[in-house]
Amino acid sequence: MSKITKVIARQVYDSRGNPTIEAEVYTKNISAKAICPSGASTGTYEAFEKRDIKNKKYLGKSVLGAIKLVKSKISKKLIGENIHNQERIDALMINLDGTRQKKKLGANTILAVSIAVKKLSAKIKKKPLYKTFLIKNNFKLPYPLMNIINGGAHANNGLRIQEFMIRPDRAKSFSDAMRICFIVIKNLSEIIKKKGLSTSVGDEGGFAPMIAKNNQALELIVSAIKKSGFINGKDVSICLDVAANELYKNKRYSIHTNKYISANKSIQEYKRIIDKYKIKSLEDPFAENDWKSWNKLMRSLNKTQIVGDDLYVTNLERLKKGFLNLSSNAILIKLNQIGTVSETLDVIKFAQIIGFKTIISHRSGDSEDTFISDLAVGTNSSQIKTGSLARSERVAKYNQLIRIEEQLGKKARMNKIK
Ligand code: 2PG
Ligand code: MG
Repeated sequence: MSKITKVIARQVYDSRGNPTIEAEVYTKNISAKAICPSGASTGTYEAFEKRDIKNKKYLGKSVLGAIKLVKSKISKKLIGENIHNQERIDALMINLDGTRQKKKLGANTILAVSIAVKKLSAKIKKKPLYKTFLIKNNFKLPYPLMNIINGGAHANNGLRIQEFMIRPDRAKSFSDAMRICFIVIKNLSEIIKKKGLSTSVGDEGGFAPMIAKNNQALELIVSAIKKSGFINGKDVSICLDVAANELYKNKRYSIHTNKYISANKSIQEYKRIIDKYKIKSLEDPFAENDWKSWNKLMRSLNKTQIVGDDLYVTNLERLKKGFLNLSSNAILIKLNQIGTVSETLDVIKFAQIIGFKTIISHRSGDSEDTFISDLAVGTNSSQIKTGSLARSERVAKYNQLIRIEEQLGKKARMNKIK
């Protein structure tokens, strides 16, 4: 048995330049560390992110209080615990906090420690991290959902929809998937340049040209797919994250322009763009409490992947509710929405039992930590969403998947998206 001997934390910075927490867990002579990411378009039901809101020196964004808690209460609780007993360690931290949304210690505080524990356990067992989750053999690589045009809360271009993504549906391997996305992105860059627009990128590495209409963004992507020699909807599919929480007021949505329209009209608009642009996946089309509209949309489509992100916030109770309500057929998984590795795995397990696709996701404020790449393979998740081929915090996760594919060698297979 390897016992935890020390738990510390430090304040580092995320990809948006905001302070965040890095935890480091030790057994006798070995340690592992993990950095917690942070979202911009967050759901109300997400677990709590602890920041020093009164500390003006860091504009209220520092995490020094969280770090103090790791060094005092959390380390006191965990020292002497068996590093391989993830569930017990997570339960100890959940109980130490004692609130539903981890308001006392903060989900960011707990998660950084939880991930560091998981990494250290794998390191001690001398096992690749991806082999220590739910899947024991027949590992499959996820399809990347690459966010190539950024809008919404991730850019300041006025685009209503937050993420315009591509998925290389016919890729035979992960490296092939990367090559296909690479080509489309390079062609998209050329097309944007030729139009005299900027090729600077948003928070998740996708281009953020000054265009305000969804259709314009969709047309740009369709042209890039075509110019690359691929067929839209077959070789490469367009996938969207509307992040509709951000576009909701008085039961109405501003998904198209800044004019608010009814949920029914929004459904019509979704159906129109799904048909016209052969969109295969739609995330957060409605707000987190608008269960009725989610259900209506699900009943009116049959082939589209409908993904709940802010709707479920990686929370088992909300996922169960969504399942009974027939709200979606896929779930986005973000560790920091719930706050521990164990709870995240419980949600993934349940989602897969009820036939939902699981999509492992980064946050818009992320870091060089590549834990989610291993998590995607180790849980047989069909897709991973981790930005574009720009900004090292995004690319690092894709590069880790390339390494995993190489390690698996001939045994490596792509997951299923249908
Ligand atoms: C989302 C995420 C990640 P954020 O809405 O799916 O792309 O964004 O981290 O800002 O919530
Ligand atoms: Mg989302």
